[in-house]
Amino acid sequence: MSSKDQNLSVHSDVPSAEGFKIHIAVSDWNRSITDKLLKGCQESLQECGVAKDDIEVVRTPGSFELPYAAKALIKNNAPDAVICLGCVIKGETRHDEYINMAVAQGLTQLSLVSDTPVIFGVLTVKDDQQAEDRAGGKYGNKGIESAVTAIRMVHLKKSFVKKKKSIGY
Ligand code: DLZ
Repeated sequence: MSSKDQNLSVHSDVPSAEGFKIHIAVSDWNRSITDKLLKGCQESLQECGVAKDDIEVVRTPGSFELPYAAKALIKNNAPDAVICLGCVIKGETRHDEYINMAVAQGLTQLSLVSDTPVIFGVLTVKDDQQAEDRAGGKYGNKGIESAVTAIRMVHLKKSFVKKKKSIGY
Protein backbone atom coordinates (compact mmCIF):
# COMPACT_ATOMS: atom_id res chain seq x y z
CA MET A 1 0.00 0.00 0.00
CA SER A 2 1.39 3.44 -0.80
CA SER A 3 1.78 5.85 2.10
CA LYS A 4 -0.71 8.13 0.32
CA ASP A 5 -3.53 5.73 1.21
CA GLN A 6 -2.47 4.96 4.75
CA ASN A 7 -3.70 6.25 8.03
CA LEU A 8 -0.28 6.99 9.49
CA SER A 9 -1.58 7.66 12.99
CA VAL A 10 -2.12 4.03 13.97
CA HIS A 11 0.88 3.49 16.16
CA SER A 12 2.11 0.51 18.08
CA ASP A 13 5.42 -0.28 19.76
CA VAL A 14 5.96 3.30 20.86
CA PRO A 15 8.49 3.26 23.72
CA SER A 16 7.46 4.72 27.08
CA ALA A 17 7.82 8.46 27.48
CA GLU A 18 7.60 8.46 31.26
CA GLY A 19 9.60 11.34 32.74
CA PHE A 20 9.89 13.16 29.40
CA LYS A 21 9.17 16.89 29.21
CA ILE A 22 7.62 17.61 25.83
CA HIS A 23 6.30 21.05 24.98
CA ILE A 24 3.98 22.15 22.22
CA ALA A 25 3.66 25.38 20.20
CA VAL A 26 0.38 25.56 18.31
CA SER A 27 -0.88 28.14 15.82
CA ASP A 28 -4.29 29.83 16.19
CA TRP A 29 -4.68 30.27 12.42
CA ASN A 30 -7.23 27.67 11.14
CA ARG A 31 -7.96 26.92 14.78
CA SER A 32 -10.77 24.42 14.17
CA ILE A 33 -8.07 22.21 12.62
CA THR A 34 -5.18 23.00 14.97
CA ASP A 35 -7.37 22.30 18.02
CA LYS A 36 -7.83 18.74 16.71
CA LEU A 37 -4.10 18.36 16.10
CA LEU A 38 -3.42 19.59 19.62
CA LYS A 39 -5.96 17.24 21.20
CA GLY A 40 -4.54 14.22 19.36
CA CYS A 41 -1.02 15.24 20.30
CA GLN A 42 -1.73 15.80 24.01
CA GLU A 43 -3.71 12.58 24.33
CA SER A 44 -1.00 10.52 22.65
CA LEU A 45 1.77 12.00 24.79
CA GLN A 46 -0.17 11.17 27.94
CA GLU A 47 -1.06 7.68 26.70
CA CYS A 48 2.67 7.09 26.24
CA GLY A 49 3.45 8.20 29.79
CA VAL A 50 4.19 11.93 29.67
CA ALA A 51 2.77 13.63 32.78
CA LYS A 52 0.19 16.35 32.14
CA ASP A 53 2.38 18.89 33.97
CA ASP A 54 5.28 18.10 31.65
CA ILE A 55 3.30 19.13 28.57
CA GLU A 56 3.37 22.91 28.32
CA VAL A 57 1.36 24.47 25.50
CA VAL A 58 1.92 27.93 24.03
CA ARG A 59 -0.16 29.54 21.29
CA THR A 60 1.05 31.63 18.37
CA PRO A 61 -1.04 33.85 16.05
CA GLY A 62 0.02 31.94 12.92
CA SER A 63 2.36 29.19 11.78
CA PHE A 64 4.99 31.73 10.79
CA GLU A 65 5.55 32.48 14.48
CA LEU A 66 6.12 28.82 15.47
CA PRO A 67 9.95 28.91 15.20
CA TYR A 68 10.15 31.87 17.60
CA ALA A 69 7.82 30.19 20.10
CA ALA A 70 9.75 26.92 19.87
CA LYS A 71 13.03 28.74 20.45
CA ALA A 72 11.61 30.53 23.50
CA LEU A 73 10.34 27.24 24.94
CA ILE A 74 13.75 25.63 24.54
CA LYS A 75 15.59 28.62 26.00
CA ASN A 76 13.35 29.03 29.03
CA ASN A 77 12.33 25.47 29.88
CA ALA A 78 14.88 23.07 28.32
CA PRO A 79 12.27 20.47 27.28
CA ASP A 80 13.31 17.10 25.84
CA ALA A 81 11.51 17.99 22.61
CA VAL A 82 9.20 20.63 21.14
CA ILE A 83 6.30 19.87 18.83
CA CYS A 84 5.04 22.60 16.49
CA LEU A 85 1.49 22.31 15.21
CA GLY A 86 -0.12 24.43 12.52
CA CYS A 87 -2.23 24.40 9.39
CA VAL A 88 -1.36 26.41 6.29
CA ILE A 89 -4.01 26.31 3.57
CA LYS A 90 -3.29 27.38 0.03
CA GLY A 91 -5.14 30.54 -1.04
CA GLU A 92 -5.17 32.83 -4.04
CA THR A 93 -1.64 34.08 -3.44
CA ARG A 94 1.63 32.26 -2.76
CA HIS A 95 1.59 33.06 0.97
CA ASP A 96 1.47 29.36 1.82
CA GLU A 97 4.76 28.67 0.04
CA TYR A 98 6.57 31.44 1.92
CA ILE A 99 5.14 30.45 5.30
CA ASN A 100 5.77 26.73 4.84
CA MET A 101 9.33 27.24 3.65
CA ALA A 102 10.15 29.71 6.42
CA VAL A 103 8.71 27.46 9.12
CA ALA A 104 10.36 24.29 7.81
CA GLN A 105 13.74 26.01 7.56
CA GLY A 106 13.36 27.79 10.89
CA LEU A 107 12.46 24.62 12.77
CA THR A 108 15.22 22.60 11.11
CA GLN A 109 17.85 25.16 12.05
CA LEU A 110 16.52 25.49 15.56
CA SER A 111 16.64 21.75 16.08
CA LEU A 112 20.26 21.53 14.90
CA VAL A 113 21.51 24.59 16.73
CA SER A 114 19.72 23.84 20.02
CA ASP A 115 20.40 20.09 19.88
CA THR A 116 16.74 19.54 20.78
CA PRO A 117 14.33 17.54 18.65
CA VAL A 118 11.84 19.98 17.10
CA ILE A 119 8.93 18.33 15.31
CA PHE A 120 7.25 19.75 12.18
CA GLY A 121 3.55 19.10 12.76
CA VAL A 122 2.30 21.63 10.25
CA LEU A 123 -0.30 20.66 7.67
CA THR A 124 0.59 22.15 4.28
CA VAL A 125 -2.62 21.59 2.37
CA LYS A 126 -4.55 22.66 -0.70
CA ASP A 127 -7.96 23.07 0.92
CA ASP A 128 -10.12 22.54 4.03
CA GLN A 129 -10.94 18.95 3.08
CA GLN A 130 -7.28 17.95 2.90
CA ALA A 131 -6.82 19.53 6.32
CA GLU A 132 -9.80 17.64 7.83
CA ASP A 133 -8.52 14.39 6.34
CA ARG A 134 -5.27 14.85 8.29
CA ALA A 135 -6.73 16.18 11.55
CA GLY A 136 -8.62 13.08 12.64
CA GLY A 137 -10.03 12.13 9.24
CA LYS A 138 -9.23 9.40 6.75
CA TYR A 139 -5.46 9.99 6.83
CA GLY A 140 -5.25 10.05 10.61
CA ASN A 141 -4.13 12.90 12.79
CA LYS A 142 -0.81 14.67 12.27
CA GLY A 143 -0.90 15.68 15.95
CA ILE A 144 -0.71 12.01 16.97
CA GLU A 145 2.11 11.35 14.50
CA SER A 146 3.98 14.35 15.84
CA ALA A 147 3.71 13.05 19.40
CA VAL A 148 5.08 9.65 18.38
CA THR A 149 7.88 11.27 16.38
CA ALA A 150 8.87 13.43 19.34
CA ILE A 151 9.01 10.44 21.69
CA ARG A 152 11.10 8.43 19.23
CA MET A 153 13.51 11.34 18.75
CA VAL A 154 13.99 11.81 22.49
CA HIS A 155 14.83 8.09 22.78
CA LEU A 156 17.25 8.44 19.87
CA LYS A 157 18.97 11.40 21.52
CA LYS A 158 19.22 9.60 24.85
CA SER A 159 20.71 6.53 23.13
CA PHE A 160 23.57 8.65 21.76
CA VAL A 161 24.28 10.12 25.20
CA LYS A 162 24.44 6.57 26.66
CA LYS A 163 26.83 5.41 23.92
CA LYS A 164 29.12 8.40 24.49
CA LYS A 165 29.28 7.66 28.23
CA SER A 166 30.06 3.98 27.68
CA ILE A 167 33.12 4.76 25.53
CA GLY A 168 34.40 7.39 27.96
CA TYR A 169 33.78 10.67 26.10
C1 DLZ B 1 -1.37 35.52 6.87
C2 DLZ B 1 -1.66 34.07 6.94
C3 DLZ B 1 -2.38 33.44 5.92
C4 DLZ B 1 -2.89 34.17 4.73
N1 DLZ B 1 -2.67 32.13 5.97
C5 DLZ B 1 -2.22 31.39 7.02
C6 DLZ B 1 -2.51 30.00 7.09
O1 DLZ B 1 -3.17 29.40 6.25
N2 DLZ B 1 -2.03 29.33 8.16
C7 DLZ B 1 -1.28 29.93 9.16
O2 DLZ B 1 -0.85 29.23 10.10
N3 DLZ B 1 -1.04 31.25 9.10
C8 DLZ B 1 -1.49 31.99 8.08
N4 DLZ B 1 -1.22 33.32 8.03
C9 DLZ B 1 -0.57 33.96 9.20
C10 DLZ B 1 0.96 33.87 9.23
O3 DLZ B 1 1.37 32.59 9.67
C11 DLZ B 1 1.52 34.93 10.22
O4 DLZ B 1 0.89 34.80 11.46
C12 DLZ B 1 1.34 36.35 9.70
O5 DLZ B 1 1.87 36.51 8.41
C13 DLZ B 1 2.01 37.38 10.64
O6 DLZ B 1 3.42 37.14 10.71
